[in-house]
Amino acid sequence: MKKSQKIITASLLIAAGYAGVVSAHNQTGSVGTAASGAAATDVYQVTCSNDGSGAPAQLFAQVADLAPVLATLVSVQIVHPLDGASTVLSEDPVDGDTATVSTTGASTTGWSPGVTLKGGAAANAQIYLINVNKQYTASTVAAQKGPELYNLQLHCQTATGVHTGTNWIQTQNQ
Ligand SMILES: [Ca+2]
Repeated sequence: MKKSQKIITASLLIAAGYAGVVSAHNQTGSVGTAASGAAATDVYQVTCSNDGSGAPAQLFAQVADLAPVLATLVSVQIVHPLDGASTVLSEDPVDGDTATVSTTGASTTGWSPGVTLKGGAAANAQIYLINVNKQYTASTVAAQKGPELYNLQLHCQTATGVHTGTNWIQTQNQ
């Protein structure tokens, strides 16, 4: 009896998470394949704009490594092509745990640490690249095979951290 209650609770949490996904600018995807033991990278090109909330000045991102649980982990990094600046590689240390979505800022449970890159307010500075990486681990190549599912959260923000216009396309799918 206790076990079935836990399952119901988990289902409700997942449903709540997906409800938040729509409003919070999330992109789900898969990086790596059944045959790829080597590291793989998905790339998204993000364009920030003023949607009425304010002029964009920076991009925030974090990633959750979703089930199935593999030996590999997933990380995210923001790059600003105009000046070559980039954030640290932010890795989700736990594969497959529940990733709770926050609608007010950085999510903490189940996600990699949030990273923010300031591209500035210039009109030509509003394009960023986000790399989502399937990370090498110390385990065997055989154990590293398989697609890693992930949830990428991204927000263009004003200089004071207010969410503003955020559009993105995938430019590399590995
Ligand atoms: Ca996680």
